[in-house]
Amino acid sequence: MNRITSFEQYQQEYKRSVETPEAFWAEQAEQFTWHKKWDNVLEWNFDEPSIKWFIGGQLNITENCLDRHLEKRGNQTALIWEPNNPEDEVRKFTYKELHSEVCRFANVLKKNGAKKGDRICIYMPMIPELTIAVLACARIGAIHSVVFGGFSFKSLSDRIHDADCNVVITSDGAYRGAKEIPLKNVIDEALLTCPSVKKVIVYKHINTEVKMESGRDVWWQDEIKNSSADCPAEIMDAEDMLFILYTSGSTGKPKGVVHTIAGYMTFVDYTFRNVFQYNDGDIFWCTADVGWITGHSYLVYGPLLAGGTTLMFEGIPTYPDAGRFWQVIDKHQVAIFYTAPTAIRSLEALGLDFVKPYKLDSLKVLGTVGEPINEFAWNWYNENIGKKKCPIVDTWWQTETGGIMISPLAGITKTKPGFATLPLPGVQPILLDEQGKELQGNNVEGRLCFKFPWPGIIRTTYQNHKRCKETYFETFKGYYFTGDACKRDEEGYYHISGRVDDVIKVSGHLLGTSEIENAIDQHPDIVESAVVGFPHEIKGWGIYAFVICEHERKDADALKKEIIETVTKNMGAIAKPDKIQVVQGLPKTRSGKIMRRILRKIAEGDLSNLGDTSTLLDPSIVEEIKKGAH
Ligand code: 7RM
Repeated sequence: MNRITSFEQYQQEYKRSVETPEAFWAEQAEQFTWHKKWDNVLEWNFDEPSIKWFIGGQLNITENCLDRHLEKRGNQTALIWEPNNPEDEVRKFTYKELHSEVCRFANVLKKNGAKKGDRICIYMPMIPELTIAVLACARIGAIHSVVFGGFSFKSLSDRIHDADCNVVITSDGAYRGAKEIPLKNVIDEALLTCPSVKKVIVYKHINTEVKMESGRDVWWQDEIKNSSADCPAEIMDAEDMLFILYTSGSTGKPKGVVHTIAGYMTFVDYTFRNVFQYNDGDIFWCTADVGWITGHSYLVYGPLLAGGTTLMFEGIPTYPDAGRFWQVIDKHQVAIFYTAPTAIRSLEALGLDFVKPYKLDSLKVLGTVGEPINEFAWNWYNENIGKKKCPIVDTWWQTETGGIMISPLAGITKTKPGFATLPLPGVQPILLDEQGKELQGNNVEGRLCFKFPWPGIIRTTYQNHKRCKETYFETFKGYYFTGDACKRDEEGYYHISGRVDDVIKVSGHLLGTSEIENAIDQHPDIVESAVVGFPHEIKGWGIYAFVICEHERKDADALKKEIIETVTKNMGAIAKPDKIQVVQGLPKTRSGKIMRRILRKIAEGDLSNLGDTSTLLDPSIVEEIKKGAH
């Protein structure tokens, strides 16, 4: 397995990837199983945008994740599953077993009417059947749309609706620490408004009672019984859709980010092997849920494409106690551990007593993803988990980039606390000022954009190409715009400063403020709301909601509780406001636009310097809001 092994080689490869990107990526794609090789490596145009990789190529990604490895690694463990409860049994699948489970479930899908091109919603806990479901969709050429189990019915039905799914794969429920989450009930409620769904396949996991609608709902366990393990892979075009994954944006409606097969496959495989410096036999653990892009790319596809062993954990870092991550690392001899800064910060806050009982001597590489990691947390991770022997890869990327873009290569390129450091080969960042002028040289800060396509780049937003164009390709003509601000320091290393739009990262989850507002507004007493983020020690960002009530409510605490319940029910517990302030009005311009800049300052507790408020319709509103701030 070829990968970069020295800093000089990184520099050479980087140079080559910029000078001859097509030859560079074609070389990476050579190793895969193709039914037909591509005619043309790349055609692109960032104005439309239209981006196509490996045009004319034909393949199936599951043959590359599974079949391709059977001869050499058939009996090697592909997937290890660690259950929520440490007393319960671990499940392991060799490549042969995973291949056969995927084929069997692919046949179940077919039997239930699913076919190539269909959109299938997957709403499941972190159990092996989730991975199997994802791969089974890809096997038959259906497009998976995994919805994170933490989203609830309204978010779920919006996503099912938008993708026009005809099949849903779910389970009766999920375990989350000491709690049981009833997933099927959420599906039932969501489906009241989703007539496109004809079949629901339910995996029995927590043995809780559920309602099964006859003709629509079937049990996974029944269907799989006599299902054959022979399921030839559907032959797909390189640019056929592999999946849709919804991500939050500046409007209340989530965007269905579309990734296509061959480019995504090539990019995820390349970045996985090089960033983590994966070696045969290493146990790789990515703690992200498959409901997020990190789980798609580095729990499922990346490790399997590389013929690796991936660990999947059902539970949470604090159950049964805050030592669980470290216990699992020792138990399974994890070599590479990839998690979110928010998890590191929360475990760091609970103290070293939870770390001390564990050896952690199997670890070779540590990774972080999803948010900036502050120097303190970086050092804590380095000293107490990596014992100063494990390089930390701070990986910057997005749902839309498909895979890691800016990151150290473990042990090969330099790390720097708080810095994602350098672009990977094939990745061409550029910093622009607000007017779109390139900021050249080092020691500059601007908007992070990319000037050339990489194979994992977003192709469109599902059924709304205009939105893709407007969001990513119109702010700065000719460039892909990330929505992030970024600094390039005196050495040329990249540091991500944070978002410049109305999305916030709460505990590593990307949430749109207007999506949260929509959820709050479902409360019958709320006429209008405005949500902003504020810096939060553990979560990175907390949620601050300013709400206007229809009639004054004397029982402010009860109202707040109801608002939290409303958000939990409609969107999910991940979007619960940390602070709620009832206000008489919101700071609006004469054209009716909420001046969020002012609300952000107030939420941050910075009341002194609110900037120019003279354009407000009613500046006195600001004084009132300031008084009630907490
Ligand atoms: C993988 C993922 C994307 C946004 C992105 C950034 C932020 C991600 C880092 C980071 C600082 C990092 N996809 N972000 N990684 N910020 N350092 N290493 O998280 O679509 O959910 O979010 O996350 O703002 O634009 S995502």
